[in-house]
Amino acid sequence: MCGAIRHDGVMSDASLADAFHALRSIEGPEHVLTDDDVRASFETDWTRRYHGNSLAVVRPSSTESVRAVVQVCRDHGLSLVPQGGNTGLVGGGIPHDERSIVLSTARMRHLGPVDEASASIVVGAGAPLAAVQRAARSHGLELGVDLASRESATIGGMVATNAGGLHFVRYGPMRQQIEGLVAVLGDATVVGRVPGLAKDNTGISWPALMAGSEGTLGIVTEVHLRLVTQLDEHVTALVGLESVDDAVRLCARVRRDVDSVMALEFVTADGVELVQRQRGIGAPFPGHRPALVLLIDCAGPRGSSERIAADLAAGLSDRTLVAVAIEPEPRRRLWEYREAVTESIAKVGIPHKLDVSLPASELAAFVARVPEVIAAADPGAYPVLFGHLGDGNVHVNVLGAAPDDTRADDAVLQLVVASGGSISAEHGIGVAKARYLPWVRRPEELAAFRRVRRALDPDGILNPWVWNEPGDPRTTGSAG
Ligand code: FAD
Ligand code: 2HG
Ligand code: ZN
Repeated sequence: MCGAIRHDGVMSDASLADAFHALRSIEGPEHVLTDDDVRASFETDWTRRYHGNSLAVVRPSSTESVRAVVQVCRDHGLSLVPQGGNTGLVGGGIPHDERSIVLSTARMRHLGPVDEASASIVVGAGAPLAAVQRAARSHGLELGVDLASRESATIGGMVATNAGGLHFVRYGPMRQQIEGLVAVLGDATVVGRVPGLAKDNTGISWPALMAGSEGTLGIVTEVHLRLVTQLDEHVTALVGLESVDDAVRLCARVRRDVDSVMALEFVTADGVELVQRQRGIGAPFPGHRPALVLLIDCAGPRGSSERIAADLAAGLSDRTLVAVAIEPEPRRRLWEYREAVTESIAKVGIPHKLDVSLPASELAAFVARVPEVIAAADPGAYPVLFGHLGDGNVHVNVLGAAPDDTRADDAVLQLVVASGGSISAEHGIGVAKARYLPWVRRPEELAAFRRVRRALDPDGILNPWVWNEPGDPRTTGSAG
């Protein structure tokens, strides 16, 4: 790192001017945004819990320009924060000090032609998920990962967070959808290739390394995505249940007896009522208030919906609160109770998002204990619980806690660890969970993390706060 930052962390005016000159000369001054109002939306996260400051937002349009931006930041000792759609839920895409540059991938949204022979597509890292879905569907294909944030979330952000989403039970996480990628490492080296190859055992796999690295090792610029066959016919069932144990057993039975399961999602009664209030819709089962609802979505090729509906009906024959839909609009109405939870929560407050996973055997006890554990830790706080039950993934959203008050978070995550679970199922660690990482990773593992980071990002410029405890901002550069 050069000496542009004085030892007290303040950058000299001359060095800053040099840095800006270099950034503006990459693709022109119009792609280096410094206006306070323009930067503001890049400096606050989707939940509004995390805010930061940056010197500028740069918008490169190519791998070569990203490489040049990384080099300028290295030369001038600036932190660099890659940002896609800014829908991440752990504060990882937000600049957290005043010598940061945000690198927006918004101009890297190109979509290559869909390759039907290999069922794949090469896209820019800034391509929104919904745009990729539209391209794939026009060829009867589909991306295996789907998120409610699809209009804004980008492929680069989804790779960086190893996003899971609504169809994980069928297709797995983002890591499994990547055939190849190109990235610029923190030392400005360009690695990887697109298109990739289905089989390619030539040493370190960049897709494997970059998926889930949360912008700490490199900036993804292009991705070659595997696509799956689009399934034409869906059947959705919503089931009202009285216990999570029952729901977990039902998930296992449906997976065994119905061969086309796409999603197994749950929302507890409070969450269902929140959606009802925020969306102005009625109860799913008028006159009843089940403890939770389980949403089961199944899909198959053209002509299969009657068979799927019959299989599902057989599996649900002993249930009384069941709604089944096959046509798009009735299905959308059932899905609304699940898909609208996140936005409904955002309308009533700034949540603490605790995206956790548990062994199936612990799910019921965990869901039962969370409200009392939160009430004991922070009497003003209360949870909304929902998530991907089929994956053991519970989204504990804590409302009523001040943004910096982590008493409820600590208590819930302690329970997760004691139950043999993970403190992050699919959203990542970012800054929100950084102080809890030592609860689930051994000291020698964290030291190894730091050595990998230092090897690929020797000056610790990429997302220095991600995975690092507050107050320990530059541990990326030390050996640990
Ligand atoms: P950003 O928020 O911009 O960035 C996320 C992280 O990735 C940051 O650390 C950032 O620095 C890094 N990053 C971004 N782009 C790059 C790049 N090109 N190279 C390297 N690093 C990069 N997540 C799920 O897993 N499952 C869900 O079901 C789900 N549903 C959601 C629903 C809603 C309504 C919302 C708001 C969010 C949801 N999310 C979900 C979270 C979020 O959408 C995902 O984490 C998504 O992958 C983030 O993509 P993004 O482009 O917005 O990334
Ligand atoms: C979902 O599954 C997302 O809807 C968001 O992962 C979860 O809002 C949340 O906590
Ligand atoms: Zn989720």
